[in-house]
Amino acid sequence: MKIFSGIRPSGNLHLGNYLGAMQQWIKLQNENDCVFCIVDLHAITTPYKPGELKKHILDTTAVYLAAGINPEKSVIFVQSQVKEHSELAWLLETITPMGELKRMTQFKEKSEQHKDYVNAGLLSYPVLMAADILLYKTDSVPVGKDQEQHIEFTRMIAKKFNQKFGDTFKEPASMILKEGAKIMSLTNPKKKMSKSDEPKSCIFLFDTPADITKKIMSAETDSGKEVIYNVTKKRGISNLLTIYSLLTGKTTADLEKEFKGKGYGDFKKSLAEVVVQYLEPFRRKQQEFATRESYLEEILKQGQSRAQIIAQATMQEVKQKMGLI
Ligand code: AQP
Repeated sequence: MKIFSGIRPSGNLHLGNYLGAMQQWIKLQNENDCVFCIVDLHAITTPYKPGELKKHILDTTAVYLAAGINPEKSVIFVQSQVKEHSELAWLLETITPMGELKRMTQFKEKSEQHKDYVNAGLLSYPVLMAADILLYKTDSVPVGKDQEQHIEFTRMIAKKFNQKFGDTFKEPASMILKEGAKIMSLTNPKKKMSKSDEPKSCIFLFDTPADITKKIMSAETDSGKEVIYNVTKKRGISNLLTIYSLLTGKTTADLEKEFKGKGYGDFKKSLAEVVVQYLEPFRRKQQEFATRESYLEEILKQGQSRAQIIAQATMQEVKQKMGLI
């Protein structure tokens, strides 16, 4: 199978990015052709500091490697370094109905979040994402729940293109995990954990043990006492149970038994230890990669060459089908 996925280098990556998306990538790369992109052109659709972008790109590359993405097996590259992404996005824009873009949940949420930064790029974000995916003739896209609507949109565009210009693209499926597809914010468990939210709402993959412990101990929970999984009545504690379960392999039912009769404090303390231990290799590898910028750049250069070969072939086919010379 051909797999494509990406992450915006818009800040430090968090447990949601890892548990919802990246954890799937590691398993998939052993048996599939995987392309993992650092989608910087998407990152600039929301407020950002130009002086920090390169650091975020290299940090995201370091996280990919620290998480276990093997650059010998998978293609790792930066979106803006393969110009075919922007080129195909423009061509797909010409067959995209405006109404489809305006109804996208992410557009509505981000426009609300950044009222003075509502740009055309934010509106056409799903078209660029469709181009990212379709360029590689992708079968499946492992993502978190929030991206499901964009994959549906990609299928719609692929179908429309094929009907209009002849069979060219596969209609890709989304791969969304049953558990972990939507890790919630620690400070407001009604919202998903997001990089651009306040730092104490997120557990970042490179957080120090002290920060992790502080954030978990102050995570919002309901007024009850029992450690019980119930996403409607106990959102906060259920979110923490999901994280505990995904990091240890224990079921939430087992965890309920283990913490029966103990309060939230004991449970959070134990979870903090689990998270600190789980993320220890990330911190170690980050320190290692921090001094190896040229190594990261070399990985990205090699990825760029490999991605370009596939992207250029698709673009040639697309242009010919659309009647361009
Ligand atoms: N909270 C989450 N739970 C599970 N999966 C998540 N993903 C994001 N948040 C969660 C998945 O991570 C991948 C990369 O996401 P992204 O960085 O490209 O964009 P995003 O979804 O907009 O992530 P953030 O953290 O919310 O970033 P900002 O704040 O910059 O917008 C995707 O597969 C996503 O589903």
